[in-house]
Parts: sequence; C-alpha cells; structure tokens
Amino acid sequence: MTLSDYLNTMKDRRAAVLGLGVSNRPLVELLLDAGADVTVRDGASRQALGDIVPGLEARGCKFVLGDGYLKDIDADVIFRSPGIMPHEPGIEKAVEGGALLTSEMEAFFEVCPAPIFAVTGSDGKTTTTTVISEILKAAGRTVHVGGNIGTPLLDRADAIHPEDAVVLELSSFQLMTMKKSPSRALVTNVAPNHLDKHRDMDEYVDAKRNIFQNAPHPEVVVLNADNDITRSFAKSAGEGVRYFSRRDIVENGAYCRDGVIFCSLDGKPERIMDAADIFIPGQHNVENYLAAFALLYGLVPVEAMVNTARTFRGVEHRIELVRELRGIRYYNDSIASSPSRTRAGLRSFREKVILIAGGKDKGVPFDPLGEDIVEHVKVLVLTGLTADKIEKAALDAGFTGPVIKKADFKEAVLAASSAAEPGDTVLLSPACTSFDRFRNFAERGNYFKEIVMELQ
Ligand code: UMA
Repeated sequence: MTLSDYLNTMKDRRAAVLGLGVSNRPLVELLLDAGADVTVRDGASRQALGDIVPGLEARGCKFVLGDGYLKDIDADVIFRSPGIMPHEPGIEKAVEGGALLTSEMEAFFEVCPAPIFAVTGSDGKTTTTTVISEILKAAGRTVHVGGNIGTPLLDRADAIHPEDAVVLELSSFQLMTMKKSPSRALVTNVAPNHLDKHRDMDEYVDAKRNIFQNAPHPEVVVLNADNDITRSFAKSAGEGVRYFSRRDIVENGAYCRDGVIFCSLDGKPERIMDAADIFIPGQHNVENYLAAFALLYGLVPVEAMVNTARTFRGVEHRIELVRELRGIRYYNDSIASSPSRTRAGLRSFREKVILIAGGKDKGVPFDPLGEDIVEHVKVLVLTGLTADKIEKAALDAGFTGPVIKKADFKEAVLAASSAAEPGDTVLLSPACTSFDRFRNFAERGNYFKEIVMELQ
C-alpha cells in the first residue's frame, strides 16, 4: 500500500491523534490533507502547545486538551504518541468500542516500500542505528533514518524507493502495539528501563520482543548472546537468528576474540578487523559494531563495514568525541536538551565523568537526573539559568562530589578542563535547551568544540 492509498482510507473517518509531539505533527497535517475528521488530544494546555493550535484549528482540526484529554474518545482510528501508554483507561475503552489503535510508526510500516532495518534495546541503540545506516551508505544504498532517534518518516514515505534502506530506532513505547515485523531486527540488550511508564518489567520485555514476533518473522534477528534476556528471545524469533558476543564464539553472527572481530555464518568464521581500529572509543562501541556487523554480514561488502568502523566519528553533537588531550577525553552531547537525554548520555559511559550541564529551563523536573548524577558524575560543572535547580536535584539525590558553578559558558568549560586528570572524561550534556545563550544546540556544541580545540 502506498502512502496515498493509506491516506485515502482515512478520508471522512474520525481520527483521534493522541499527543501532538514530534511524531504526530506531520501526521496531523497528512490526515487533514486527506480529508479525515481529526481531533487532537493532548494532556498539555493550549498555551503550552503554542502557535500550532490556532493554525490547525483554522484547517478544521479539533482539540481536547488538558486534564481529561483521553475521556470519551469517539474515533474510528486512534494514533497514539509513543509517550502515551495504550493501557490508559480512556484508550482501552475506545478500543473495546471498536476503534482501531495504531500510531504514526505503525502506519509507516504499512506504507514503507523499502526494507526496514530496526533496532531496539535498552542501551546503545542510537549509535548502533547510526552505524548501520553509515555502513549501508558506504555500501552504496540510499538510507532513511528515523524513529525514536528523532525523525518521523511517515510524511516522507513517498520519497522512499524500494531499493533504498530504512533504518529505524524503535523504543519499547513504539513497539508495544506494533503489528508488523521489519526485514531485519536487532536487540542490543535489555535491562530494566522506563519502569515508571510500563506496568512492569514483563510488559517492557514483551514490547522489545515485539520487534520480531509478528509474522512473517524478519529474515534476520540479531540478539545479544551476552545478555540473558535477549538470548532467551531466540525461541520466538524464527529461523534467522544471529548473535553478537564479546565473550563467546557464535556460529551465526559476530564476535570478538583476542581483540579481533569475526563474522560467522553456519560456523564458518571470517576475520573482519581489529577491534582497536574502530574509531569511536569504548568497549560499548565494540558491542555496537558487533551488533551492526551481525545484522548486515552477507548483505553488504565487508569493506563497507570496515571502512565505516575505521572512519565514522559518531553523530555530531551526540556524545561526539571532540578531542583527547593529555589523556582527557572531551565529548560534545549538546543535543541533550532535556534531562532524559542527559541521563541516557551519562549511562553510555562506564566511568564517572566530569559533567557540564545547565541552560534554559523547560519546566521539566531535574530530580530523576539527580540520581544519575550520583551514579555517573565525578565533578559537576553548572552554567546557565538552571544551575541552581540542577545543583539542588544532585544534592537532594545525595551527590557528594564537587560542584563548580560558572555563569559564563567558556569559563565552565575551562573549569571542567582544570578539574580533569589523565584518564578522565569531560562531557557537555546540558539537560536543557541552549536558548539562554545560543540560537540552538548546534551553535552551543560548536562553541564547546571551539573552546576544547583551543585548549593547550
Ligand atoms: N503527552 C500526553 N500524555 C502523556 C505523554 C505525552 O498528553 O502521557 C503529550 C505531550 O504533551 C506531547 C505529546 O504527547 O505534546 C507527545 O509527546 P511524546 O514525548 O510522547 O512524543 P513525541 O514528541 O512524538 O516524541 C516521541 C519520542 N518520545 C517518547 O517516546 C517519550 C521521542 O523519543 C522520539 O524521538 C520521537 O517520538 C520521534 O518520533 C524521545 C525519548 O526520550 C527522544 N524516547 C525514549 C528513550 O529514548 O528513552 C523512549
């Protein structure tokens, strides 16, 4: 089915769009263009959603906002945002009444003409998703990257060709109600996560498993052999199971032995490269490459895998290694403009880091970030309008390390650098937007890189 076919089925139908965030904004436009009767429901206020509301109202879109936004959903089709759980009573009631529950991502699976390579997992999925897309590009494919990584693709489906490749990062929230499987699927690892949203760990694990469970199964399903939960997925993953492992030799998939990476199919190993030649540092990145290699081995030339690993420097502004100076590594994670993104950034380092955070307040609480600061931060350097709030969250959570506050961004970076010793990691991951001092996160990240490159 093409996107136009899909949208034609929505003409004159009642569509309830739950949540007007990143995923659903382009969807609402498409549905209005298609002549659907659209009602947006969002827990946020009209004021918080901003200018977009009057613009859509002028086009006939209806709104139910604030408390009670999921009450009395009267719709043929419900499009759920990832952050709104399908077991909300209002949604369950509407589904019992005959409404079809779907999402922007599920609609994309219906209409996508190209093979989909989908990645999920508790950690490492963004880097692995990006590495897969880079390898496919190196192999000459036109690649479209989206999903939880931040880009909805539904409105671009018409520009995707069958010979292209689509690489998606999928969260448990997106997978919960998924009814189709991708062409190739990868689960990096599963560890407790998002238990504030999911009813329990089983629901979270089931959501992850749903990346490959729908028939037909993917032709290849890559699982982490070193992770008990994903290893146990093999029995329900169909015929195409491959593994990746840093510990053991695997018959099908990718593994690392004495610092050398091998890929293997039916027990026939091929030497791929030395793990030390992977440009982006850290054992977790060796795992990310093993996972990507296991997914793509046999489909792309080995040369494309090796060249990518040797040269890909990471995603700009996303845990981007800027420089190593006197044994101190500087990372730019300026894209982390919310506490949840900074928490994810912190968790991608094994060692405690020197964190530079702060910026403009979005009104999101910093308390959960406080816990991660206790666990993952050695020295906390704060700058910007939110410095006091982040300090309070860290101290309330029990942080006992040094806190350095500098009003000036450059001084904050220099202070972080002075506090660092050989072997340390300095991470800019602000947990806030940049709008108190910069035009956007890219400007902030570039300025950080400039300061770091000038360090003597
Ligand atoms: N909303 C409600 N009620 C709720 C939750 C949200 O009304 O219970 C409303 C909010 O007011 C907001 C709207 O729903 O206006 C949308 O919010 P959302 O955050 O659910 O969805 P999107 O903005 O569409 O963003 C989602 C992902 N967010 C979540 O899964 C929570 C984004 O991942 C993703 O990049 C985007 O879709 C792209 O399609 C973010 C994330 O933190 C980065 N993901 C989690 C993670 O990576 O750990 C899963």
